[in-house]
Amino acid sequence: MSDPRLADLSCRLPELRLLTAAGDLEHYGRDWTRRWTPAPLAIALPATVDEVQAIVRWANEHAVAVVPSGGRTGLSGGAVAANGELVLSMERMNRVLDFNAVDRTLTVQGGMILQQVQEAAQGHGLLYPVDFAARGSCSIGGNIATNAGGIRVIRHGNTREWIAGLKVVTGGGDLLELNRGLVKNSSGYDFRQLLIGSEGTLGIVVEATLKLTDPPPPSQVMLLALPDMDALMEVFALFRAQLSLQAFEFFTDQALRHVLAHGAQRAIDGDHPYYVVTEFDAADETQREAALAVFGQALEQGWVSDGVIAQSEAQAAALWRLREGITESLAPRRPYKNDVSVRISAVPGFLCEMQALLANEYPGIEVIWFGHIGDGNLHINVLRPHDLDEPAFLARCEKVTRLLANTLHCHGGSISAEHGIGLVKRAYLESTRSAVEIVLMRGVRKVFDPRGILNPGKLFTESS
Ligand code: 2HG
Ligand code: ZN
Repeated sequence: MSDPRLADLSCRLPELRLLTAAGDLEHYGRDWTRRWTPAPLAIALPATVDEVQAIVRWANEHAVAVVPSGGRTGLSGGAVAANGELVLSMERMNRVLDFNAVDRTLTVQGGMILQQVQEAAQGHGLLYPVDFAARGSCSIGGNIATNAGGIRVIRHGNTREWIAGLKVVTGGGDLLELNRGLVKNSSGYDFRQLLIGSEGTLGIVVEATLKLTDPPPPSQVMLLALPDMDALMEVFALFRAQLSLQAFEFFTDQALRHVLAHGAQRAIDGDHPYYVVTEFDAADETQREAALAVFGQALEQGWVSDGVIAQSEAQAAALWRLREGITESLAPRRPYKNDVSVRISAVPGFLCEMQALLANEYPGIEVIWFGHIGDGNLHINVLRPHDLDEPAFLARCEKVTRLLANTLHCHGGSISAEHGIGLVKRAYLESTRSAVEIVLMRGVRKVFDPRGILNPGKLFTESS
């Protein structure tokens, strides 16, 4: 190790796996945003909580910033290391530590991949219900750091609802054991909840005790084609009132074109501007008939122009792919992304204004919408035209995001529904959080991380 700081780290922790090869710096220094050039100092892959604590203490002594790192599937730059930071990858801390059948909890290390968590729960006949397309690569620690949402929030809520306890290493290197799996605990501030969604700025999640639940009843998946935007919330209200929804997701015909070009199978013929994929309980004939009746009602009202119900698991997966495959199909174009939310009741008014704003501000630019409309969460992906260079495109998108932030503010919404603020949205934090709140947030950060070594520059700028 030619860098004396790294030599000191290796000397303190001779067993620690440390990577400095150019390919590793590149690989671990970026997330799915692909906007920043990775430039970390090195990559540390601790295997124990003790090593994590020792790394954080070393970082404090040498004033080296630490970027906590999971699967790096984030879309807000929260895991980017572009300024000589040490990336602390949780990749090797990926095991189940305990299952408790009485408490119905699973305790796992922070680096465990979400899909493996889901499979471990399933192995015990139970469900860890947070789910989304990046399940095969994202880590539970990253999910906790962003309070990840996904496609089942309408039924099960966000990650926050499923955390019974956490072990975290603070910015000072202390180990906190938060809530210890208790169902009831009225003993002061709940730091567990504070850590959830803190984007690696308060502590590193080394262990999590997850709540599990009963597996869902048998379900059906339906794809609906809609004639216009007004129909969207009508259909949602109808379906929510009559069926027991597990998911209600929306996308546009432009989004569909991209997933089809990426290998997905068309399921409904003809041109339709909007689509919904919904999944609902269908445990018996009565529930299945109710679903058909509701579909018929929507058709009669003119809110739905066509639809298909999956007849097999393979077909259900194919319908889901139309929605879940969107991000991957757009990834080669490196879209500019917004991830916004409003209260469900505010969706119609917000959509109307947002549609006008985007049409006005992005003439001739392809804008793709989709999202968890049943949670009031919309994803907007803007594609750079080939004749516009990257800086000009970004400047244009930032200007529109500012306008969008104003619109969101008027509707009481949020500039980040589920992806986090990271680097990408920090200039817009004030549109969602008050000045007083931000002062308090900074104060909290100082308490947990006095020297500001954990993920500096993420969530808010360090200096101001
Ligand atoms: C999704 O809902 C993810 O598929 C990604 O949150 C959204 O790519 C996006 O903008
Ligand atoms: Zn999403």
